[in-house]
Amino acid sequence: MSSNALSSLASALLSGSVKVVDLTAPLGPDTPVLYLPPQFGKNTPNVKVHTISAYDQDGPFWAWNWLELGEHTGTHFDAPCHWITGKDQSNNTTDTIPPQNFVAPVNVIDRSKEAAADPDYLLTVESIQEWEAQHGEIEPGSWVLMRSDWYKRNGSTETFLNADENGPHSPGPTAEAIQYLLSKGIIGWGQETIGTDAGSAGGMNPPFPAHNLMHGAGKYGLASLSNLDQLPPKGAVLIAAPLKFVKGTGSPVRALALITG
Ligand code: 23J
Ligand code: MN
Repeated sequence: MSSNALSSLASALLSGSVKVVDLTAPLGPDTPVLYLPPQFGKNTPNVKVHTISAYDQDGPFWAWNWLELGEHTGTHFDAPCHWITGKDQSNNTTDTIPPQNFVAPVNVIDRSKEAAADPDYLLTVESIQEWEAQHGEIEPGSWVLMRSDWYKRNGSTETFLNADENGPHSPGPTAEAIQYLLSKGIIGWGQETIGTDAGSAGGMNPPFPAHNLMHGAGKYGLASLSNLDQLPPKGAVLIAAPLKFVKGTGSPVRALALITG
């Protein structure tokens, strides 16, 4: 049975009836990084690429670089140990999470119209239940991602963070929405903005509820996702594996989805 499923998948990949969608933003010195105001603490520096050699006297036949790179930079995975609420969870670091958790079904809630009309848009429990009535229940062990088309802004830090004197304005979930998704047994929550929380999340109760509640429950996050407009509401398979950083709190990922063409 299972060998049958895999051989079907293998032929579907070769014939193109199953396609691979890249959910990843370009990663480099221009990648937007989160800015938290000083009262919250320190920030991640921009990505830096240091040349070791470029077919020159430092390595005549080869080119290679070393990277200065934050764990939470670009399209990335949040491990439970990232938040204080998840610090005592088992297998809560990038090197100890069971690999089975890196491949899972995915639900995509399209709130791109709402986010275009209101950059502070918050996904509510009622809105998720409406989506479920339309597309089917959110199943245990699946990912839930919110499509906002916010990824179209990630070419510039200014448009991506979208901050003014009152702070950043970007969409995200309410604390109650995250609690509801946890009650459904999801494996993780992700979105297209710089982090898994809304721009206004520092003032919520609890602050940064997607981080606080998801990681407190031993679950995962995905941030700065791209191309969610290419995914169906249900039926795709998400592949997102962090680097096996020892005691890592998160990691850039190459996030991929399998869809049927
Ligand atoms: C630390 C504090 C607040 C936030 C974040 C990190 C992230 O978004 C992140 O990348 O985990 S909102
Ligand atoms: Mn993060």
